[in-house]
Amino acid sequence: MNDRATIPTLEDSAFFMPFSMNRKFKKAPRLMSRAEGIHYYTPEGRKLIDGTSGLWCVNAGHCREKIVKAVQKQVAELDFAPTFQMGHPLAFAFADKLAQVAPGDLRRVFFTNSGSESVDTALKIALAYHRARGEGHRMRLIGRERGYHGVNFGGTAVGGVVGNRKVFGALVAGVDHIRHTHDLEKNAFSRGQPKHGAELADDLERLCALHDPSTIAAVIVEPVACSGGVLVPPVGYLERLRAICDKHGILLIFDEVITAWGRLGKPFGAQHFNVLPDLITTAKGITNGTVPMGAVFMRERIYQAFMTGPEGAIELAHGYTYSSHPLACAAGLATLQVYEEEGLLTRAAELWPYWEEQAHALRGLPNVIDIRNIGLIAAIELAPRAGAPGMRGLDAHTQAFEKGAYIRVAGDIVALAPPLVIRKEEIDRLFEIVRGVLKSTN
Ligand code: PXG
Repeated sequence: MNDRATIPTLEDSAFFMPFSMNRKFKKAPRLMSRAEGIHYYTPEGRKLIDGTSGLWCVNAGHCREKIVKAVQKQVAELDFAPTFQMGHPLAFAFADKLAQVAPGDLRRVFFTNSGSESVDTALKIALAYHRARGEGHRMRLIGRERGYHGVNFGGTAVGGVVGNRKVFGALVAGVDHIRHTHDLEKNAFSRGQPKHGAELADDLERLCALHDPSTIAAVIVEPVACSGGVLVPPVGYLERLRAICDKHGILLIFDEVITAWGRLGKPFGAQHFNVLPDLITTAKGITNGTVPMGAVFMRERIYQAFMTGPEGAIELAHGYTYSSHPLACAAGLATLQVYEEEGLLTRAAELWPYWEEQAHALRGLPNVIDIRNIGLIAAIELAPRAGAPGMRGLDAHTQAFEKGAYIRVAGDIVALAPPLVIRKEEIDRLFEIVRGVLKSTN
């Protein structure tokens, strides 16, 4: 005990909140203390519709009995087991189950604990893969403007959200970025993939010409850039990116931390777009957000490139204490079962037309300069207030909380992505609240 042993008020709390306005929040906190299905409840018992699946992760809805029970059982049976030169059966069982859902031959799985760790793991695997094949000169990593790849050093470096990068120094050497695909002049109010902009993928050719393609190891993009404001790829764009990577021997990494696990109406975004990357990063919905976990999927030839040295050698000097944590594996196995039993990995495709209609019905409300949608994701872009970008979005966020919905905003862009179990009348309710919020956000 020390002289700080009494619990301070929330305003003076020791908790340094991530990605938050700590001082503003602690003065006027927005707390949730319970969740069930598609709803959160405040400590006072007020019900909030969860408009963004927690942080885009609770795809099957909150506190699902099957997942809760699986975790409870597991924690009493095997709380922790190392997987460095040891193993526990669930890790193998879960990886093999995941491999059955993965696209193409991306059937080898490396476990992490978050999206950020998945990204840095995938970047390291890309570099080590080229080196294992005698192309160690491929050291450059290419990201995209407005991309979000988590907060570790590699992911911050390849990320393209300026506010997340600028105070962290020079980051990782040898990183460059292609242009983002957002073009409101040509594509405002697109439904699904916008028509214009496939040629923006050619920006990768510009970087190949600048750096020489033989120095580039990998390109990483989110199939749909979610945190950066829900930027849906133009028709033909991802195909073109794939073709350019193939032409130059560059690995293509899809960061599917959000787009995997049914968000676009297929298990993975790669399957929806019918473009096969070389590596896929996932997290979040892999355990329905219950226990932290991430996974990197890789194509067979990448895995095999590591399996060539003497059998007594460690093939990849990388891993985390909690890679394939027993609780996460138990949660993941139960999550996959719920997804399968309830058809959740394809449910977004069924809801898509209804969702799209309701989203675009907000057109014409004050300050709305764009509405875009894909799968069970929608974004409403608001005109920024003069001299105060992001403030209108922040107001919308706090007003939604007052009016009964939890929603995420990226600057002045409202992002909606509810749990995939949402019913049509609940979609109506969510948009009714958002409509009220937009009407009263000046
Ligand atoms: N890649 C992508 C594409 C992500 O969306 C990460 C990596 C990092 O994952 P972890 O588990 O390390 O946070 C993410 C995370 C938001 C929001 O509201 C999005 C994320 C996280 C928090 C908030 O847009 N995405």
